[in-house]
Amino acid sequence: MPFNKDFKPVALGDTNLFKPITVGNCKLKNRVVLAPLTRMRAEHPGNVPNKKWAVEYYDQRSKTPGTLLITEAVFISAQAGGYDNAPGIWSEEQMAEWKKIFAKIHENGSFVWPQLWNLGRQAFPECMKRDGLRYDSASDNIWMDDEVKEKAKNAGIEQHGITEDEIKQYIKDYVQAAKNCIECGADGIQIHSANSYLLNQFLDPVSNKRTDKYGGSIENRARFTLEVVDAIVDAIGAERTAIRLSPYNTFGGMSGGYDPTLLAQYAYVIGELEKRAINGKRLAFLDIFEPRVSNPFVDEGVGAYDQGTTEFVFSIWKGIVVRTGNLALHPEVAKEYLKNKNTLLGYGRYYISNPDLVERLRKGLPLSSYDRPSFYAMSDKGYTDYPTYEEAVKLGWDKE
Ligand code: FMN
Repeated sequence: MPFNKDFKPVALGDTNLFKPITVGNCKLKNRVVLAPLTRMRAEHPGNVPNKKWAVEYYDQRSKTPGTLLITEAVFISAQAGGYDNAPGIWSEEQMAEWKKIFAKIHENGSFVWPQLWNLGRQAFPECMKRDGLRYDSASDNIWMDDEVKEKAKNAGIEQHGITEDEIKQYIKDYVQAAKNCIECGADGIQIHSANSYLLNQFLDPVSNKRTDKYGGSIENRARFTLEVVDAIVDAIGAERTAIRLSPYNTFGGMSGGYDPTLLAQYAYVIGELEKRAINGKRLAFLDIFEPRVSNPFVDEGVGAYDQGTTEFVFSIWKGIVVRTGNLALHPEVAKEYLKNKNTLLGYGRYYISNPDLVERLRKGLPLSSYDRPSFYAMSDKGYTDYPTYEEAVKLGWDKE
């Protein structure tokens, strides 16, 4: 793909983006973060990271020493899954591949934090039925949309609001997955409580209609997420634990800015995390999905929610924050965010198409455009074949 011609690059080498910072136990040399990016190249059956290409993909994106990489989302257990080509970290076969990926990232002097995933009602109902698994959510049959309802009906499976025992089992699965990550050599883990997956389905009243201690109030809807945080912190330490939240997300039927009470939910969760921090258990970082992107599956700028900001986070949380959302094409916004000394910046789509993104940001080099159809294609095309800037120039892309 040629360079993005509409974009005027700006060198960020002399900004805080290239000042070192310690995150958990990781001494970063820059503040660029590879945002979590599901790429659907894992092998089925078994949800095993791709044995041919995954090491190379992460190798290419960790070449600048001292960079923080969050992996694609990783299923904590088979029951938490529901996509055939996303990876897990519960089996020995999966762990063997992750060990190779993490070792390669470390060989490059960079750091890796897997993102722990539980799909809930975002799972494909037909996969859950085929594999004899439950089709879980916070509540029974509160559908994301009519299409999914139809699919579940055709597959012959009901959406199931999980019981308290099933919540307890999932917490054990999160803990085991976090331990497995550390055993494989990861520097920490990120809990995925964003983008309408199971933990987010508990946080949002649109999907959480429970009447037990996990629903009905802000405190109750936050309980599952906070129990997962506490259990993982007990198992691997707060300095190895991070969390992703998306207060304005509408993807997957979540309320986003349309529910005026929702920020109170997030302010509560972040307040509870700050309380734990004051008591000696500060998470390594919060990863906040900015309202600049309400859905990464449309083009940059489309669907941005401009009626709210994430400034409230900084009034509550005094630790490190990763901010993500349409920053590659907006160095002016990046510079504004970087004025805060505890801020790192996450990059998604343009890190797919620019494996050497860190160097391009440092020097203000042009960015290669991405090929959206191959985001989720089972191919090495659009995965490991994006050139570095120097390679692209050799290919004549600067003249196209
Ligand atoms: N966000 C997650 O939290 N977990 C994921 O696994 C994940 N997968 C993604 C896969 C693709 C192909 C894309 C485009 C986005 C994904 N996201 C995921 C969201 C990104 O992490 C990021 O927040 C979003 O793309 C906005 O950043 P950007 O504007 O720099 O792309």
